[in-house]
Amino acid sequence: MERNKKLHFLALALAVLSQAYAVREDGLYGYSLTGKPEKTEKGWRVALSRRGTASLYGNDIPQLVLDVEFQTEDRVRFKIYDPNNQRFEVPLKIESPPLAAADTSYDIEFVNDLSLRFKIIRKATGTVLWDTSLADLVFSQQYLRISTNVPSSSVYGFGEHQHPSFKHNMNHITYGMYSRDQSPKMNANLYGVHPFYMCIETDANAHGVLFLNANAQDVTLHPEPSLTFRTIGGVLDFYVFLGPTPENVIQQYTEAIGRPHLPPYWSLGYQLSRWGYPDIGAVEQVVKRMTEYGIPYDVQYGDIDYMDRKLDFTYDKEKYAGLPEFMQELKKDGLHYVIILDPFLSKDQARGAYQPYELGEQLGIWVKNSDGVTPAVGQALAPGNSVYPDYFNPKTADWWTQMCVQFHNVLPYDGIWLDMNEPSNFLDGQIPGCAHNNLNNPPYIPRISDSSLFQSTLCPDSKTFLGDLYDTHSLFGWSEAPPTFQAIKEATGKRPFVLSRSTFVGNGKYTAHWLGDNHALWEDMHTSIIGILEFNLFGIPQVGADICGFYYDTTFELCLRWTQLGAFYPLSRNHNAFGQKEQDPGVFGLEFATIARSTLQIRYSLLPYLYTLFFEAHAFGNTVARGLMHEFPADPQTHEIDTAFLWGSAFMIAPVLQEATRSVDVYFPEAPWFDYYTGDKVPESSHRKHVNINAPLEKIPLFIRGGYILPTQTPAVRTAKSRLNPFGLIVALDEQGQATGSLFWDDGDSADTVENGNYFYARYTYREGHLKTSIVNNNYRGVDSLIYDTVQILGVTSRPNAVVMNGKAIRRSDIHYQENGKLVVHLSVPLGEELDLILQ
Ligand code: MIG
Repeated sequence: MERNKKLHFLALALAVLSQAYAVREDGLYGYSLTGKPEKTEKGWRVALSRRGTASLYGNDIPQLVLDVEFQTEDRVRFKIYDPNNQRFEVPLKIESPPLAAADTSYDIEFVNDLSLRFKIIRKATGTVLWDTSLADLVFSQQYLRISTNVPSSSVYGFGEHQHPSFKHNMNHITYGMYSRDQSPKMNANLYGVHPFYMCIETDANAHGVLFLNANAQDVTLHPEPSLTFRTIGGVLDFYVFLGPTPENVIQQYTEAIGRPHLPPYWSLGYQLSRWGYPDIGAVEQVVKRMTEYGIPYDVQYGDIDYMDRKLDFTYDKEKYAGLPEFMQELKKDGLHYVIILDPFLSKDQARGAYQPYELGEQLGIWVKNSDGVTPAVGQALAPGNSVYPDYFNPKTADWWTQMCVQFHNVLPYDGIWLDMNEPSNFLDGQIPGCAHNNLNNPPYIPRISDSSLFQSTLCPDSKTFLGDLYDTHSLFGWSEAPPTFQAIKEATGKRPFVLSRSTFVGNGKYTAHWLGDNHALWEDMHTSIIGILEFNLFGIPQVGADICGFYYDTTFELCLRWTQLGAFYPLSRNHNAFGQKEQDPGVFGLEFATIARSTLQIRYSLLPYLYTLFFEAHAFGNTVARGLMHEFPADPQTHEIDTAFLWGSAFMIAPVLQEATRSVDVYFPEAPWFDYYTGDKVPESSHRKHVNINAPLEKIPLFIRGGYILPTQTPAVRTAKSRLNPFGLIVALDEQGQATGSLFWDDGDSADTVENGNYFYARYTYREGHLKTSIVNNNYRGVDSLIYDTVQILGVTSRPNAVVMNGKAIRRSDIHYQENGKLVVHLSVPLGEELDLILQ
């Protein structure tokens, strides 16, 4: 009620103001209000009209509407559009409730401060989250610009780029966004598009903002601090998420755009790939040495080498003779095989020789030239010239699904890797090049590489099912994801795993992502952490970089340190470019292999914790990898940190990122921390400081945060095996001697287990020397054959006299207390039973 009164009052004030403005309009940019703001069922509607005659690029839209929707308590949308002409809008369905939310954490305000301003305010603190002047607004046919002040310069996100720091430099930096086949290069527009940022306000509250627009665009970050968005099409459609914690922001963001898929358990295992295995024998060698060294490993990839002349849906029957049988053997050994597919089909094969193309040609499902009739013909990896499936066309999606499903009868793959879906083309525009017109050469080109919209891709005036490629270009990879996901589900009957290079807002619902063609450089190790944290903000938590580097030959030490870091990527995959020397962990000899094995064993032992985080991402929208600022927003020192990161709230990874270095400066925010290896408590004197931590070659510094309980499992060389091993709990106590945690468990690879309720979910609490489980969901019978065999408690203040488990005293010989406060208790209790363990 109160809000409505206030708005009503503002609306009246505005009506008066807008008349005042109408008097002096000459030579002005921007828009002013026409009439009064109107209350609508969903919020407010404001009619705007252009103020002046001046125009930057021509074709200004004279009348606009600003709709404000109070979508949820914590989500407000505002959209500025042309009421008289339908313009392109991103076909992502974000629920728009029919009625305004009642109790909102935000207010909106229209105020006059030399010009008309539109503000979004956090009610609880009065902080202005969004503050835009309509005098600055430009809305023309092919150039739209809007600016806002932001309440602090702790701004994160925008993608996809290689950023030099996680927290952005706001010194007039511009990032272009337009999907492109571009090897990571500082600040250049890369494979995907994510116009989303999160801002931590000066009082530690956080909010997020999505600019739902797919056209080529850029954003400039100014020191005021403020942001300027420029796009060359679509509408101005913004969603603000009020948090107030960083984690709440991402939960609200993914609630809107789609929650991340639950990955199959095996895909959390270690993955090996390379481009340029000369033949199947080379792959066999790699598998062999991984086995000999006992290095944990779950997934082998087939890059384009497996294909017959790089043609989708074929395999090389000479160099890869016996591939189907080989894949079956790997399966028996508990390994999984992921194949690459490219989104272009050669049109130049002999008649009758290449059915996928011929069928698609009959169906007429390719991206078309500007005539809307003839297929756009480019040239990519496949021999001859290629056409591009227009995945937005339902016929194309059906055809693709059918091709993938049929191909599974040939190669029994477990997952699909989608490459080149920016889409990539080795020519600039399709044959014969792009005509000079307003779509291919718009008046304003955002800050993108080569200042060209058709460099290494198709011409923007090409036609797709949803309209001009000018609008849909950056959605190409996004449109390929659902039919691929569906195909795997149909073909394997299991939970899909899709790894995609190009992504857009909402991709996490279907795919994982890797950060593309990085280099074997120490700097790329550092920026990989930033990329991983950003994609967690974007709702694509299953993300990793090519471990040991893609381009360039790696070195022993770089690859070793990278293997240690990569063991803690949510997606842990070593991948290498054609022509580079081998870099799988078995190729460097015993010392390397031993270290790789022990580090990956740590990953495997923590997979129950990691998997639970992925469940929480899927069910509640949580992030998996987090920056320190995410958990400690009130500590400004954490805002800058991007050399260390967390799994969930509780596990800190502080890798060595420099050559010839045997220690790391680790920042410890105010919290109890325990050394993962020893259980030693980090002294309080080290809090809120960088502390030099020893990191000999064989060690990556890892810490557990007090207050949390992490489920673990005895590792094995395959998750298929480790999943049968005994579980453990690491109980790390906080200052009050308390901790909480949870475990999600299911069969690991059936589709829709969460949706169908076929899982086990337990919560753990520890207080006053008492550990208890409460089983929240007990609907996976696989737990019946599993047990807990260890409980580790860190931060115990004195040796207990006795430990009692479900009423029975545990044998003294099964209780080990260390002077550093680490207590290890051995036991044997079924996983499906509620633990009740008391320290006396
Ligand atoms: O033009 O399939 O980013 O991971 O190994 C290169 C070969 C095409 C680019 C991918 C990379 C992959 C490579 N691909």
